[in-house]
Amino acid sequence: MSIQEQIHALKQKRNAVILAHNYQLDEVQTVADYIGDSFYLSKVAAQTSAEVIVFAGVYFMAETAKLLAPHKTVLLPESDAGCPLADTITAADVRALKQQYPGVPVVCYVNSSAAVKAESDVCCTSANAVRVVAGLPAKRVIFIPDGHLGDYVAKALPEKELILWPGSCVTHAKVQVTDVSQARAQHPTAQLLVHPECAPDVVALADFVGSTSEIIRHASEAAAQTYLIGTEAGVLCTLRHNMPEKEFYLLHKGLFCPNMKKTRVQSIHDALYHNQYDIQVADVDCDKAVATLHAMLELA
Ligand code: CIZ
Repeated sequence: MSIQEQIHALKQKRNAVILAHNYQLDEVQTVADYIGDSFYLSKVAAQTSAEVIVFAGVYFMAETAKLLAPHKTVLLPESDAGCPLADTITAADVRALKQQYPGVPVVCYVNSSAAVKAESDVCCTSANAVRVVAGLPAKRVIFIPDGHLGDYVAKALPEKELILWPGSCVTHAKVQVTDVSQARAQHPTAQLLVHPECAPDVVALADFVGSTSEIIRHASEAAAQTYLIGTEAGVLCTLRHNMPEKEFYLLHKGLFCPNMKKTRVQSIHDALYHNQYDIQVADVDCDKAVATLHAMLELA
C-alpha cells in the first residue's frame, strides 16, 4: 500500500480528519481533507464529527483548535513545529503591558500561545484584524505580538492609537523593497499581493494586502494574468491548483517557513499511527483563552 493509502485507512479506522494550513508542503496539502488559514481550520475542528484531528501546521494552531474542540483529540504531527513570532511574547509580558497601560484593551493576533490569549481581551487573525480593532470602543489599543500587522491596522484606522509589540514573522520580514523592484522589472504587468506580516515599506507598494485566504480569493477574482506573491510559498499550491491559467511568482526565494515545512506525509502517517503529538491546554488558560476567541467572533 502507498503511504497515501495507509493514511486513508488509518483515517477511517480512527475516525480522523486531516487539516492542513495554507503554508504546508504540497505533499501534505494533497492528503488533507481541509486546507485553509488557522481560524478556518479551527472552526472545521470544532464542527467536524471526526473524533481525531490531525492539524498539519504549527503549535499555536493546534492549540487554538483544541480550545475550540476540547473534547476531541488534536494531534500536531511534528512536536517542535513552533512559531518564533508567537514566542516573542509571554503571558507575563502581557500582564506587564496591562500594568503599564491600565484599562487599555489587548488585541492578540492568533499567532500567540493559549496563555497569551488568556491574558488578552480579544483575538484577531490577519483577515479580520482591522475589523476587530475598529469594533472596539476604546481609542487606545494594545496590539500584540506582530508589529508589522499592527502597523498595517494602525494605518487603516488613523482614528485609533495602537501600542505595538515589536514582534515579527522572520519569514515575511525577509522581503525587502528591492525584491519588489526586481520582481516588477521582470513581470511589469503583474499584480503584487502581500501579507500584512511583511514590513510596512513593502506593504505600502502592494496592489492588494491580505491574509492567505484573502490573497487566494483576490487572485481568483482579479482580471490580471500574473501575480507576485508576498507570503509563504505554501499558498502557491492552492493558487496554481485552482487557477492553472494564471501565473504566480514568489516575491522572495526565502519565503519558506522552516517550522511549517517540518511536517511531511510520513509525519501525518505517524501521527495517526502513534497518536502523536496529543495537544493539551493548561486548565488555567482554557476558559479565558476561549472567551478571547469568542470575543473575536462577536467583533468580526
Ligand atoms: O491566520 C493564519 O492562519 C495565518 C497565521 C496567516 C494567514 O494569513 O492565513
